[in-house]
Amino acid sequence: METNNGHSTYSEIQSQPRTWEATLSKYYALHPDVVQFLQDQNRPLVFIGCGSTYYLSLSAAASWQTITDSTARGVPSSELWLFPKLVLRDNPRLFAISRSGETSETILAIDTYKRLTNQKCLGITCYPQSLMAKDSLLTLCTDSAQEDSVAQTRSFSSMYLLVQQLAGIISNKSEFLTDLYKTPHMLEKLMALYEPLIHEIAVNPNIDKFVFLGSGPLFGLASEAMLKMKEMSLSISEVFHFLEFRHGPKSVVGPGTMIIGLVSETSEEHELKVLSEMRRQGAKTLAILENGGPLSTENDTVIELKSGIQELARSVLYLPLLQLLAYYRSMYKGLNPDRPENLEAVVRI
Ligand code: F1P
Repeated sequence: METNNGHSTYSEIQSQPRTWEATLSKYYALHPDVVQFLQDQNRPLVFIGCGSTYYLSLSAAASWQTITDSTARGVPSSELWLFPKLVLRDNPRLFAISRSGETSETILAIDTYKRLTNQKCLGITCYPQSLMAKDSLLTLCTDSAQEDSVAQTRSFSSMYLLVQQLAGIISNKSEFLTDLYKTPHMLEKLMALYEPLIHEIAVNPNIDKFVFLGSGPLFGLASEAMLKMKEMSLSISEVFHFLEFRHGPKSVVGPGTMIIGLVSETSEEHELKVLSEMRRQGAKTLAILENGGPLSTENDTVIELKSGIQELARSVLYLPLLQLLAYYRSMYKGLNPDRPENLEAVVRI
């Protein structure tokens, strides 16, 4: 029997080059209030979100800090209203991220922030009519990245790109921005080249769990890849910082373990050694990195980005192939990645 399972997820993943273009061309010129908010670099910036958008907050904060040379951190929205003294102690500015703009924990966090500090915050959402957008915020909207599917794919990558673009604009990093604008075209090429390989891994019956590794700004993206695999394919899926993996988690590695490393340029040598060690312990490994070298050939599979652009600007390119991996794994298991079991698009409490 023919089904429409996965149709939305697949087309949303594949549409990312166009969605990224639309997002990056929307906020070339920023509203003066947004500029004023973002330029107040004496106060730290706290990114908040839930689920995918919490993981986005981790990579957004790492990117922000690196690009603008100012302090930023990412925390789950719930922490702000459950433990306001922990999160608001250093009088931070608040940057809320939510695809739907309706998630209760994020709305509660914004309300708590406004009540306790009497200050505005900035938000990114895909829905201009959402509660978050109406809540007297400064709001930026990635409306071209709206989705029918429950699991976030193009919304995540587009909102992440927008944060990076804002950081580049605020700190006048023109080379960084030029690199960012090259990513849609690069993604098109990567998807065409590596989709068959991703499919092959997804349908391998000998894999029974997935582990995603990432460090620095890539940790939030590795976490999102872990969540996609879990949400769409109901598989055992874990995430760790590369070097943390040796400190206990490696105990569970065996022949059914697929370890996927989002290898950075900054710490490539240390990260590739973790992958080699795990392969010797019996795991299958996939290294995703800019250019393969002697150490990377010790992996079962290598994906080379070959972007030629700055390390941070290329970070978004790691994600779509891993979204595709979760999609194909879900289809292989006979599930519907568009409507994962036990999940809803918006959590309201
Ligand atoms: C956050 C989120 C999603 C997750 C799930 C429930 O939504 O946690 O990341 O996949 O569907 O909601 P949002 O606040 O970004 O809309």
